[in-house]
Amino acid sequence: MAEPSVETATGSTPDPVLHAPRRGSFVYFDLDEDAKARSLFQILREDGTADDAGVAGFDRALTRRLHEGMLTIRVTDARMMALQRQGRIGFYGEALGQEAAVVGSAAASRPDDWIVPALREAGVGLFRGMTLESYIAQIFGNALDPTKGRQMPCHPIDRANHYVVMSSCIATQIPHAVGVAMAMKALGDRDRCAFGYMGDGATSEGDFHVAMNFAGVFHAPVVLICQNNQWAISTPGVHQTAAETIALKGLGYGLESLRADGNDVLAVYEVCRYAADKARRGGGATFIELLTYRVSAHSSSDDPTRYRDEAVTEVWRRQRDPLHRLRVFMEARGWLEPGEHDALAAALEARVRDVIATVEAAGPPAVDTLIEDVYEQPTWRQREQLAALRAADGDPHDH
Ligand SMILES: Cc1ncc(C[n+]2csc(CCOP(=O)(O)OP(=O)(O)O)c2C)c(N)n1
Ligand SMILES: [Mg+2]
Repeated sequence: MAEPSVETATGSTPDPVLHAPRRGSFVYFDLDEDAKARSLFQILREDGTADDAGVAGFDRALTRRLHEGMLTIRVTDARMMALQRQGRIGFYGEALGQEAAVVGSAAASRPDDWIVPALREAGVGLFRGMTLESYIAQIFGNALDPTKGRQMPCHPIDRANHYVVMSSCIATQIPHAVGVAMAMKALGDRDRCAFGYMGDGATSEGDFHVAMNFAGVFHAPVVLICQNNQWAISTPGVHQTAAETIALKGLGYGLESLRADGNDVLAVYEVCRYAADKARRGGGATFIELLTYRVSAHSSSDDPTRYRDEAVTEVWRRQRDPLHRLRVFMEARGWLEPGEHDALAAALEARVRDVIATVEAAGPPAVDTLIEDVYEQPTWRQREQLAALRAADGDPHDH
């Protein structure tokens, strides 16, 4: 693997399109703490219309970046699910219907922030510069995989873009994110923060409460984002919590807690910019609930028709699709030409197919890599085990 040093900030110049000073002003942010955590901040209505004052801070360049990020996830996820069904990859979990929450928050992060993702934030990594080649190689887990085939699909990492590998244990990501932020503060880092993600299910775990408490007490520069997609595999939101909203939970820990329409990418971007800018100024942690819906199955191993009313899913799919909403808004303003959405989707799909063709052609990771990265030098015991493995009959990985 690459050098084992402590990662330092790279490419820290904020992107002028994504990080221009905010121009819009919203009464939402002036509400009292309780009202912010109970209401739902929205800029783009379900039909793609918006008030001019609400969208004053958005322009063609910014919305096109958001649109491309969302479309990249949509197209990549669809191809990956097809590969899984064809038996070419082992497992996949989509973010279908959650692309606005993923990309709107990613766009609020800066290159030298740290991202600690949960289950459905690969699109954050891609938005920040993780290459499709790396992402897809990590799904195949073959010789091109920077993690040498050691992770399940959907647990990507991207060191260069400060995108931490997802821990599979639900909610562990939250203390990780808060810890990263506390370390930044202890080291005297200025003008950067950590983004920590979780699902609604994670909010029932002990780690959530511990991390929220630390975030509040230590005034950690962290943005804690809960993608409330209303399902934790087969557990619906009503069985997850008796609280009126998930955002309300943050108030008990002394955290400013916001709640936004997670299918409105502009609202997501705005609340995350607010929280990240605040953290960078030394204003401490913010908890954000993004209300969305898991339109797809939990993963390729799940069949939601067994436990939920898919008529409800259809409403979210047809009437609340975050990508369609943004597209309608942009087309009405001339920020996306007629037919451009489809052309972009086709071009992205061609690119994803090209990457798959290249990546799939690679063989499995070399068997020697099994003993790398454990000690600086492999021990005699490891070398002996490797030799025994090589000697084993019919070892398909010995090449
Ligand atoms: C500690 C722990 N318990 C159970 C699981 C099994 N598990 C994997 S994903 C998941 C549901 C997560 O739901 P949520 O946090 O809402 O995220 P979503 O899948 O909806 O994005 C569960 C229970 C796990 N990975 N870790
Ligand atoms: Mg969930």
